[in-house]
Amino acid sequence: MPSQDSGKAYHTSCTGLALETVNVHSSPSDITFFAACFCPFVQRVWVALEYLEIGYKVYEVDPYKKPAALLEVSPKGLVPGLKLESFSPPRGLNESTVILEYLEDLAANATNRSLLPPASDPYARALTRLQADHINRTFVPSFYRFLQSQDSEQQISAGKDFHAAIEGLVSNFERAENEGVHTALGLWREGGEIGWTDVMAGPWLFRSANVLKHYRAFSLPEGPKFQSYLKRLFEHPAFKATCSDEQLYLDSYERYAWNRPNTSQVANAINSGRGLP
Ligand SMILES: N[C@@H](CCC(=O)N[C@@H](CS)C(=O)NCC(=O)O)C(=O)O
Repeated sequence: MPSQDSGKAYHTSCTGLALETVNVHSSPSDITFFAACFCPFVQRVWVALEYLEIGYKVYEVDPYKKPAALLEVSPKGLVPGLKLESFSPPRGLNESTVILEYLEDLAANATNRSLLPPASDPYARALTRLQADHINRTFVPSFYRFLQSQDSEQQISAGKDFHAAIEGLVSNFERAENEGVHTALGLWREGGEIGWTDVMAGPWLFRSANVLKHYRAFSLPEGPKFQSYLKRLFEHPAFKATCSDEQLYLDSYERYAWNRPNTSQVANAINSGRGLP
């Protein structure tokens, strides 16, 4: 674990496979996707765009500089945002989970692909939404609390909470498994396809495997079932296509790991005990 803050700045453009994907999606499209390379909320939307095969153009912005074009589509100046160019004048959408629902509805009408269980199975969809609720209210905030915790006592306690949040994710999958609701299992099931829960949690699982490992000596559960799940997730073409090289994440999250003042709206919310923006 590094012993001091080396003062690295966050990156402002993708690297690796994510950069290749940016280059493929650089021509005008009905959807302009406001993105930042390090952002896990952005990655959710990005994986969905890729998997659902919806056309889009990537527009990389620095959300901390809050350019006017971003504020037009996302009032708090947070990424991700979408500019819907098919409306005249164009309209905006923000909030990763709202955008995911929007893309899911678009795909239902256009590409026939879906991340959710079929509408004909309301119980399976409800299980999926329970998983998403756990991810948003417990798993994601506990990731930041762990990464931002500074003294060793705090780190031990926040690390335990984060571990418990991962166990919560696993128990949600196990419940669907025990009840035989296979469509709510996504990649947790061997031979399964990527699903809503994988997209909601994947970006933070990925950052646990690199950022938390590096800054908090954290290891994800070692059990073979969990490890195969991670492998299927990280190797999934739609997920992989949105990942930059590891160094980008390590550099971009150093400010969180040292809890530098005013790192971001998310970091400030964690420090003041408020809900995430
Ligand atoms: N609730 C939002 C959160 C998005 C968010 O926090 N994005 C960060 C980047 S990871 C951001 O734009 N931060 C800019 C800031 O803190 O001012 C969502 O789900 O889309």
